[in-house]
Amino acid sequence: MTAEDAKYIREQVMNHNKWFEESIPMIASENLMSPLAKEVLISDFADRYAEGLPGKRYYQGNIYVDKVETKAVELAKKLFNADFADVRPISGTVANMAVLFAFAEPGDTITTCALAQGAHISTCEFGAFGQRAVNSVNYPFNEENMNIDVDGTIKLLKQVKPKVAQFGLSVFLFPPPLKELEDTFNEVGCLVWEDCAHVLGLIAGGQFHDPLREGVNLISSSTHKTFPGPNHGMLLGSNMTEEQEKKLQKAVFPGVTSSHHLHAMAALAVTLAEMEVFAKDYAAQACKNSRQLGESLYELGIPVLCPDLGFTRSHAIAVDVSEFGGGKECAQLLEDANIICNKNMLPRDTSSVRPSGLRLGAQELTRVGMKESEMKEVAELIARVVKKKEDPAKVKEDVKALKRQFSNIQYCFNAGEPAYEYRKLVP
Ligand code: DSN
Repeated sequence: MTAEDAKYIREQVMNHNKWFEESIPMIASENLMSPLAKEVLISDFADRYAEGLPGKRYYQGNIYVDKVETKAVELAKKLFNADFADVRPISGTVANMAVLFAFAEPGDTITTCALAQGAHISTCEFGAFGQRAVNSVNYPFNEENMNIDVDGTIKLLKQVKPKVAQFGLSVFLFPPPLKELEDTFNEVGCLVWEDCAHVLGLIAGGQFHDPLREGVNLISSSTHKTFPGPNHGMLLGSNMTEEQEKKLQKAVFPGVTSSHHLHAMAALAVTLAEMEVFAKDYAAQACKNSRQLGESLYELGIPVLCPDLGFTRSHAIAVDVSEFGGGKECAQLLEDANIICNKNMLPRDTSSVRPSGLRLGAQELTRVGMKESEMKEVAELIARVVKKKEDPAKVKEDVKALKRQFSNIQYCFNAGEPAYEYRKLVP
């Protein structure tokens, strides 16, 4: 690496920062950290090591790391009303791997959703489930309401008697029907696990659902989607035995992590503290925004899934753009207009490379203070690109003008500070 190479890389990062500052980011799995969380993220914690649990480390130098981690666990348990929390997984997928290491042997049956129904890749044959060689069985799915079919699932659970029943989606529009399945879980005696990565911030704010009160024993999650923390992971539990909790902790370390990215763990702790204060308002607004976005797009003639159900109960909506050239083409045109989203498979799709859908999330726009009236504007901008096929370069100027009014981060202790300020630390 020469100085020129380093300069080149720095320039590209700065280009990226500027681009996002002028864009409308709608990837449903992304968000913005608070300035305080970012400050902690670039602290000396980033340069250190810790292994094991607070007070039982393999390295010296962890006096303050232990204090922060102990506090993070306490905050996580309080915010999610959980009996157990582990803040060490370094991502959502790593958290999922820890659950698999702890509770599933190769060959064990786990029930889960399929990729085309919106499942996360870690539950697929070519993801962590496949790597652990579990026997993965998919729930019957109701495409009309984008949710698991209750009767079919009760039948399936009784038939295959899974060791673990797993829930959670990456196109997570409606809560899984856990209450309706609770008796069957008890009858079968399976561990109930939900990957709540997409909706963690909503759960923190009392929206979407409350899995640990609906029969779920164990939540795995990333901490940077609707929950606006750092790129990291977390595990939460209730009604687990002490033996199960210990097994899970061992699966996290030394199972799937060594050190656990202490800077991210500290930034997570800050976000947990902030969410205790701000989650309720933030989550309620994110849900209102996504519904409004769905309604506005639908009124503009763009098919949004589940109109009869109000489009969504989460931060995200799924849009069928097959009549406008498909997900790949539309996502590219939108990117050309500085509207950043992703192509997505819809239930009947067979190709993940050329799917018919787009997934749009309102959580990051909520984080910078956009409300329902801005969602109407965003829908107009999307329709101009996707349906009217206006020149994206022209639409881009209007995207920039809208975004310019929303550059301050909200729902955190430093609310009102520029959302992208930390990106300017390097002049
Ligand atoms: N792949 C991410 C998403 O966009 O849903 C989740 O890890």
